Amino acid sequence: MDDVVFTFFGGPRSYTGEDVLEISCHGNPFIVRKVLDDLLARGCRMAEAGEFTRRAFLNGRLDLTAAEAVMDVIRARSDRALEAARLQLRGALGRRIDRLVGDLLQCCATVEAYIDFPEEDLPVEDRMRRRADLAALLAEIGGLRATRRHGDLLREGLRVVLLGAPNAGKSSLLNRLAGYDRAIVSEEPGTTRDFLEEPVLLGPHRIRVFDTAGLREAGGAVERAGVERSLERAEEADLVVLVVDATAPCPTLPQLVRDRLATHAAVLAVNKCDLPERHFEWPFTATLARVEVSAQTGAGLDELRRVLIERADRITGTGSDEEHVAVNARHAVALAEAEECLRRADRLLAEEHPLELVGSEMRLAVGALGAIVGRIDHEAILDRLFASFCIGK
Ligand SMILES: Nc1nc2c(ncn2[C@@H]2O[C@H](COP(=O)(O)OP(=O)(O)OP(=O)(O)O)[C@@H](O)[C@H]2O)c(=O)[nH]1
Ligand SMILES: [Mg+2]
Repeated sequence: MDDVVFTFFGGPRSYTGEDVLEISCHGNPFIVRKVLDDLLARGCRMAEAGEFTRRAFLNGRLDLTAAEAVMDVIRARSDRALEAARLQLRGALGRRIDRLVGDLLQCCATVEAYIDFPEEDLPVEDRMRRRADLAALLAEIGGLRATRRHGDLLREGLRVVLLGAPNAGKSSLLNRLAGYDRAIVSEEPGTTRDFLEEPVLLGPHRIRVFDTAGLREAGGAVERAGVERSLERAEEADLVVLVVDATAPCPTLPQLVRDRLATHAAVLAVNKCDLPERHFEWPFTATLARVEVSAQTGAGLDELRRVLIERADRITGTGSDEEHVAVNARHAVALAEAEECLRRADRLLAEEHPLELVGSEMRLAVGALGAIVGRIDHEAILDRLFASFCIGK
């Protein structure tokens, strides 16, 4: 059929932990099909989706966060997303969670040690110390939860919204950033009615650029609906680029947009700088990064890209830190659950409730954190901890 190469990976140090045989044939789909048919006829079966990684997880080669990172590596569409996925694959998040669980178990063990000896209630200073432990754990969990936004931005891409008056050159700018004629451009104000979205690779970032309908009060029902949508995009934006025409007077902007510019990440792009006559005076220049561009000639575009990359870096972090993590939605839910339990444990400690209740909340928190890495053997860890725990006083 073909001349092929067989590669044998001996367990337990293979990807799945089992013996694996890989067949590399020539990349002709017809040959691949023939080889597969032959293997099926000999009693092999096709793997299910994710089966190799699933087996790797079940055989303890990967924890769940690393298994998820395999998916993130496959789906990564920018350098930043790939860096973050590779860090998670190498266990950056798994280690943070393991450390957290270890500290929590230590705290839990101290509390539970007193449960077996009811005559010796936990002394006041020990309660204080345990509450300090819980505060440190809660701070770490809060920090991890806060990386959720970063994770979303890496996976989905930063939303950059081009806003401005009709004819300012928003669509021309989108076309420049996209590198092709994505949007219709014309001298007629009100050309863009509905918003357009285009993914753009900007240095190490993947951003989603939105071109929107020009902001103005006049216009018919369709244009007004378009302006509504522009404002909605502005609300959701991670970064707003206000596009203004250098040859036009300062546009009057809706209050919502002015608030957005004052409080959120925004860049001012003064367009049509190739034209000689300049009228534009911007009242809030000091608060906005200002870039002079010409969507027509391409002048200033490199500078605009540089400013956008710098802003994006500031929003997502740079990922140069080896312990840098970015949790996903599943992790965030589990972290929130653990946080709830520890808050309750702290309240129980503060109000001097029985230690059984405190210990039970802590164990629930251990379970929630364990679900992040997919560890099911926490009972075993607890047993080991208790076995080594010195009560001998
Ligand atoms: N001279 C010059 N003309 C420009 C420049 N950028 C855009 N234009 C022209 O300005 C007009 C409007 O450009 P568009 O990109 O359609 O503007 P827009 O902001 O998308 O307009 P609406 O969709 O109507 O809100 C077109 O005739 C463009 O050719 C520029 O940098 N220099
Ligand atoms: Mg347009």
